[in-house]
Amino acid sequence: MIVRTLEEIIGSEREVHAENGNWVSRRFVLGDDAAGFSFHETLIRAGTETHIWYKHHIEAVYCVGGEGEIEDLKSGAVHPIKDGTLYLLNNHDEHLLRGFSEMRLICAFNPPVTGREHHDADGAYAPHPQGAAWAALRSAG
Ligand code: 9YT
Repeated sequence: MIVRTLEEIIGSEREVHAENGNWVSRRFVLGDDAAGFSFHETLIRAGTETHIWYKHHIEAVYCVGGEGEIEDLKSGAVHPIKDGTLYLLNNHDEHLLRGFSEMRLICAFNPPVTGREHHDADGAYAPHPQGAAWAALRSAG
């Protein structure tokens, strides 16, 4: 069993700040925990808009505080986000994430984020070394 607290993650290597200041990510579970997913708390700063496009990951995001919206850049659909809303990026969906007030999001990634990943110019994280194996498992159902 592994037990970690927000208190010990804040200010450690497991806390990653976006270069543009739009978010901070507290990474409770990472790839080397061998869980098959990573598990983060992300704060999205109020008044920000972030372009995200996880080409190599699936992400589930559950909002437990604050308000904002997500715009699906393929369909143009805009979905409000508030406490109790979950979205699943199960199709490598390119999107814009807007925080109206500071949002507190609980996020899980498969394949897991391995450490201190930052978004690249397209809003993606680099592929996980075993990412192809997980993708094959997903498509096998
Ligand atoms: C919702 C989202 O993807 N925000 C960007 C940060 C990411 N959740 C992370 O690395 O924790």
